[in-house]
Amino acid sequence: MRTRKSFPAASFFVLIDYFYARMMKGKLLIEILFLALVSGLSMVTYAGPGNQATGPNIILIMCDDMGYECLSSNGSLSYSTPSLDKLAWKGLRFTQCYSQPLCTPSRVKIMTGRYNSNNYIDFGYLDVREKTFGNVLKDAGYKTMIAGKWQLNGINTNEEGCMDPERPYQFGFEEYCLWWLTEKGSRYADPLIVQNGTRLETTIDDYGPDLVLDYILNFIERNKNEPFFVYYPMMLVHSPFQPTPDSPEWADPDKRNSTDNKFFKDMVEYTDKIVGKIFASLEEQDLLENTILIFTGDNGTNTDIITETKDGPYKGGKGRLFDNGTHVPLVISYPGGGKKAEVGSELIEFSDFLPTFADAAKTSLPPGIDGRSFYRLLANQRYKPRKYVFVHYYPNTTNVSNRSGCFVRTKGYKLYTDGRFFDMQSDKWEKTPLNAEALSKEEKKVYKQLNKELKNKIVWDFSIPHRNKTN
Ligand SMILES: [Ca+2]
Repeated sequence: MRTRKSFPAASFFVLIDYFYARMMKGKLLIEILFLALVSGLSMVTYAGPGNQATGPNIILIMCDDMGYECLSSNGSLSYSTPSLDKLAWKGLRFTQCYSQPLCTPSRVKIMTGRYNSNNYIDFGYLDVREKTFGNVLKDAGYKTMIAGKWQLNGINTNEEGCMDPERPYQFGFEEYCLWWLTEKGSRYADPLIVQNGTRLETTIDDYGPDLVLDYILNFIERNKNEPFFVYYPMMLVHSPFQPTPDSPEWADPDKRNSTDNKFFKDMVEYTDKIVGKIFASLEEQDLLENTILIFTGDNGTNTDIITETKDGPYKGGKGRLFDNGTHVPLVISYPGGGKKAEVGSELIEFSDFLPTFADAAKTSLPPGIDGRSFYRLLANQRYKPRKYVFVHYYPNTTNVSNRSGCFVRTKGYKLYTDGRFFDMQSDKWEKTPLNAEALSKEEKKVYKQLNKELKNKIVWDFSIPHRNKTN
């Protein structure tokens, strides 16, 4: 086992788990003496506001509408993503990370660590009563910021206080640089971006993702001497598909707002370039070792995009509960944790990030968290993967939609609340549900387990407008 500089503080149960394993190996006494000396038996305490943070830096980059298939390390032949491949080589590339099928459901889940059935209000809105990973890390003493896409004030549905430009602060981010805060505008050429309450003056020569990246790099530079948290929900690679500054068409200002699916490739590759710049910045400032740098996507690729992969063409499935709507890339670099050049096939879902960050920051969790930390996995410690992923999806709660739904899945099987049960190895596109009357012994066992798991969850009635019901 790798020797760590400090004892891995985590939840109480994780500690019990750890001690038990050590006791079995006869090493418990030594561990206790070590702990008493090094940490003064401080164990895990809630880090209230103003505490001195001691954990690694955390940067979460979440691309907008990029499914699993878009990374060349995940099999894409259509686009080249050398920076993300390098990130995977330096750290871990996960093959089984599942998001929600759409923006807001994913954002609410990843930011709060809770299932949509427990705290989702409506599309484009994050309930002001919620605590996010911004709040958790700020309270743990981290310097926090968010940059990129917001779309959470509730403008679409005219929520109370939706024009409040201070909402990101309320959710724990001390600084922000955001597109679509209280007003929607261009996200790419001549973007509408608000930075800490001030709208930036921009022209057609300004590219939104560049402005956001500049702010992030500046934030990292300013805060390199203390633990920081950057949440970067990217504007890329969402439609409209437009030229990037690296596209030949960018040379002509009149073409910068032209749209064509062909620009999707340029946008993926620009995303990769941005990730490369963040990586290089960390490397230059000697921050790479002690930074958890994460790249993921908020949902599957746009349905207009077909990507060539080593396994054949793959159509985007954004908005759908199929794999092409929920299977997303996840690449994590954390050299300080001791993992390198590994492929992780553990199941990870979007509720897991907040508890992972809390573990990394050695702080406790707000109440009501549904997710499960995978920090031990990143830190090269004994880790028990989750058995199921749960996705509850009802994006526009004032309307009934046949795209809403709920499932629980293992790697191999998927069970919906409407009773459809699929073998995901032989029927990836869910064409033929298994006959519940004719299941094999193994299938029966999984079916029973998944049913039990669903019974433990809150699930809405998808046949009625949920919001009207709750109002
Ligand atoms: Ca999205």
